[in-house]
Amino acid sequence: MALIDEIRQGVIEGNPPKVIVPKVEQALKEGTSPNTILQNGLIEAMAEVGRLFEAGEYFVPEMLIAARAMSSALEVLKPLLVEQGIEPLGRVAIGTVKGDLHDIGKSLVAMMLEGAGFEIMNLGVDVAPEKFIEAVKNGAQIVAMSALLTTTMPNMKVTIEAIKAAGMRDKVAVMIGGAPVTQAYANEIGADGYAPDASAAVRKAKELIGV
Ligand code: B1M
Repeated sequence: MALIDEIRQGVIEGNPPKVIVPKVEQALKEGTSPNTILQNGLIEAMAEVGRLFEAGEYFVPEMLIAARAMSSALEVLKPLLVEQGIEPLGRVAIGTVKGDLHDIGKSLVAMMLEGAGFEIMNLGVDVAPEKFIEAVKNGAQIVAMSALLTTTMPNMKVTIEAIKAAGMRDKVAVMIGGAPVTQAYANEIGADGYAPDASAAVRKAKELIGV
């Protein structure tokens, strides 16, 4: 199997960093470009992981393990991609809303978006509206909010209102998700998009910025 195929397969299977990183380093040594490794190795692999998840063949643990493999490979490529000026698909500021400390789903969404080629501004958990606004000022094209508690969901609306009040609503697309969140709620609070899981979040983010 060619090394690039081994990398793609390694991410799909969730190889640990000590296995996947040397393969990426070897491919670079052999002259494969960082962008080829990114596109044909990592991004294709994460697209397949998303497909397997949607087909019910992969579950959250498999997705997390694949995302860890992807992240460790990406760490090797990042400085080289920056040097070569490879443009990301778009910039996403992602965080769990104020009052909410649930991190796992949000991080999974962030990793899948990164795997799809987006630049991620990961704002963490318990993110106040002002932090999202600051991220928009710093170039975020999508604000992606996660909430796991029915009591913190209203902070999605509060954040959208704060973005509006700051005069920035037309500069940014807003997408939301998390276990208690629905499309109906997204419509109700004026979000531009909703996704039920990490794989759908990638599709929605691409749709929102027109890729
Ligand atoms: Co909490 N918790 N928790 N908890 N917790 C839930 C959410 C709960 C449903 C458990 C229950 O009672 N059955 C319940 C909420 C009830 C409700 O509001 N209706 C609950 C509660 C009540 C609480 C506390 C209040 C408990 C307490 O202290 N009394 C407390 C609140 C703390 C706070 O946030 N202020 C609390 C605390 C915690 C822990 C800290 C112990 C821990 C979090 C650890 C961490 O994240 N580092 C925790 C956990 C682990 C859970 C459960 C068990 C699992 C959540 C999880 O990680 N799921 C959860 C029960 C459950 O969901 N079954 C529960 C896996 C993750 C991959 O899925 O996050 O849904 P999820 O993300 C999915 C999708 O939702 C979607 O994609 C992801 C991947 O497919 N998605 C998006 C998520 N964000 C998205 C954003 C998008 C698009 C898609 O676009 C932007």
